[in-house]
Amino acid sequence: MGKRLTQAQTDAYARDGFVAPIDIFSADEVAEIRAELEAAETRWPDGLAGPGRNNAHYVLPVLDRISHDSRILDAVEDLIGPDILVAGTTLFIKEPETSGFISWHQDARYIGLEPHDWITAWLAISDVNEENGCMRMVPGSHTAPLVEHVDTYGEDNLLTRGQTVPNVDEAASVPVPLKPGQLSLHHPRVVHGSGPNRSGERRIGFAIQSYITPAVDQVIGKIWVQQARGVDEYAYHEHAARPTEAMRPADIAFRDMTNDKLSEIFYAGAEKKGRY
Ligand SMILES: O=C(O)CCC(=O)C(=O)O
Repeated sequence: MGKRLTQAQTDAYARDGFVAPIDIFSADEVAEIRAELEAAETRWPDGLAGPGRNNAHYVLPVLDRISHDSRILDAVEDLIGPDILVAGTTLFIKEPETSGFISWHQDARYIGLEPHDWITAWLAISDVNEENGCMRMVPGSHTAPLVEHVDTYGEDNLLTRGQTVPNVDEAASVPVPLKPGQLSLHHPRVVHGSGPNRSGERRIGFAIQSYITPAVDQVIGKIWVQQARGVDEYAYHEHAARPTEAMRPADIAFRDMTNDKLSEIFYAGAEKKGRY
């Protein structure tokens, strides 16, 4: 038994490359999170759309609080140890009845974080189910090396270059539905993706992508980190401040600068640039 995960959950992560569902926030807490997030989206629609959904934890205290929540960090610590850095976040929102999907991919193929001592924590802020496009994972796929991805630049593909693992046996994948306030944790090499939102409700997910140990370097470009727990004895990355109020111009400028650098990482070696 770890700080948050049971032995069975830790074993599941080692075997399958992901573990879910993990209860984190109560129904009341996640309702407050959603209300704060949606109020911010209403007030700053342009600032929190498209590329503004990357690293929004630098501009919104509600997302900062999630990224540093001790219950999430306890679960992450059970899998990667006590020294933890927040190295980036993404709001993955699918609007009702939209065709956007996320093709089969391995995060480690294009994020540039080496070695793979890191983890993605994905929090459901709405109900997340098969109808509205929950993630699907291929259990055990993290035990194999990285595989080649094809850049499809598909119009509805929400990944930057539509990077896709070809010939995935979809029958071998499993859905990862989550109730609001529940979390999944996945390994950098697990093959995963998600379908479109065919429901009448928003599908709202917030991914801390990723929590890294201080021993993880960025081998393609530059990232910033925040100390979430423990110490950073490697000092590979510059440390960033945490926001104290929503959408301060200086924080927005910082987020946009880090996102420009992130874009260089995502498009390294690509034939062309996609939407963001
Ligand atoms: O939100 C989704 O459907 C996919 C997110 C994803 O691919 C990830 O967090 O690594």
